[in-house]
Amino acid sequence: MDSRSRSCRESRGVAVLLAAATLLIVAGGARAQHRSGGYAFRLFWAAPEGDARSLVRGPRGRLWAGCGDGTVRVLEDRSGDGKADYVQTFASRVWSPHGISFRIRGTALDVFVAHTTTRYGGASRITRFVDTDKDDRFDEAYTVISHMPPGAHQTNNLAIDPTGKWLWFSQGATADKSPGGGALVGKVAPDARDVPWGDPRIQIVANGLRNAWGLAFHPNGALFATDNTRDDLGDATPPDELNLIRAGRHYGFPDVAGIPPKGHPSEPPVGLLGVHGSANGLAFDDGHLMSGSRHQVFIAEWGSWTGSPGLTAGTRIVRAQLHRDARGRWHFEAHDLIRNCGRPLDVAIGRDGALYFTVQTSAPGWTEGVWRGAPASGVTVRLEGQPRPGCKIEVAVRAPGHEGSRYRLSLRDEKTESSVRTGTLAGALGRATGTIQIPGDSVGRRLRVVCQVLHPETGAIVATAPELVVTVF
Ligand SMILES: [Ca+2]
Ligand SMILES: [Ca+2]
Ligand SMILES: [Ca+2]
Repeated sequence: MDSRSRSCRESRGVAVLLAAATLLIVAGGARAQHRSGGYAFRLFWAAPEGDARSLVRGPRGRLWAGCGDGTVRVLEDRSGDGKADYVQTFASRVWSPHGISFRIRGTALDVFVAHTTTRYGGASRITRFVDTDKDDRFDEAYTVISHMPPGAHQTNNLAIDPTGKWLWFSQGATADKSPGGGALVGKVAPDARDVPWGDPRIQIVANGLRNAWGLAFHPNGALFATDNTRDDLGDATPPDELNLIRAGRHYGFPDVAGIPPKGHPSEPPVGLLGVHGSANGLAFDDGHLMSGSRHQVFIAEWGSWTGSPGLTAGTRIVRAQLHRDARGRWHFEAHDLIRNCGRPLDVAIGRDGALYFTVQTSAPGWTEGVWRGAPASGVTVRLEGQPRPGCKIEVAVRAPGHEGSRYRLSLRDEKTESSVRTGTLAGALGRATGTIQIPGDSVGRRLRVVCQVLHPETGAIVATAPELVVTVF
């Protein structure tokens, strides 16, 4: 997202696989609920003053939100009703907190925050806040990097790497059409203090990223970043990007966005997103999500800011497959999980297995704050393993409240249904494990994993899990 706000339009590079018709239900005239893709979305926490921006699952599985009123807050649902009832302000006067990352250090918790130094912008800074007494309020604060370049974009997401040795950050371009002093991904030692911008203790890892707002480690240790690409090239181009960050590479900005022309030395993206969609926060399914697979990534598209009537993409949460094939190449295929959901900026997967996202700017039925999405029927499927042609994949089914009922599992494409399996849901949570067979001729085909719960006597379908779309590579 640009500091000013931003824009987008429909992507030709994004395959819309699910008809994500969104249904707005107003229950009792009060609590808005939206349904899309087999999910029900409800407000988890309404940001009381201003918007909600960054969102991340922290230690002990709780959600941390960086908000437009300059606060970093801890959000928790202790009663289990899907709404936050514990809200603690961890730090305030932390303007535009677009990046939050954590390190547990003995009994202390380090919370790294990337933020601007004034309410209305200015230079960015990375601060390490320390909570020494576990009361969710910081007790000490140390500047890690100061005087990060101000301009069209700011310092964005932060990520501590799996080794804990480096704190990675993304710094947006300081000018809209040229890097200025930014457009990069860098790293610094987490214990560094008062490092001024330009100091050799800051290592610049990759360049040519206009505004890599989302930055996150894949569960396999690889670092990925979204990039929201150039404006003012018309409504049809360029697409936004998901990039695998590799040391020493240049990712194209300002000369190239999307797939580089043949022979161009810049690094191509692993995935294309909505044209002017403002691809921002991302979250990998690391196994915590209730229904899904470890080969999924969720991305928030904030949408276009220019107001051009030709720009209609974005303002959606994208659910994408991200697979690495046997030759080490990454494949990416995206579809809408939900559209027209205000201005979503960041996504996170909660410890309860629900998908959470921030809405920075409201829209009809969408309050600014944090929203929670969970399978509408309560029935879930999780794929274990990567779908490859000819292989068998284990599917874990959970159908609380349907114990003793039958389930029916199958693979479908537009015309055919295969690998039909049935069984009985056992135990208090209605658990079962089924196996589906991926057809040998399925490379490039989009398949849907469909799981239905059947009435024990009539055989009628009484509940359906969110469909899982897989494309076999
Ligand atoms: Ca609650
Ligand atoms: Ca404290
Ligand atoms: Ca690029």
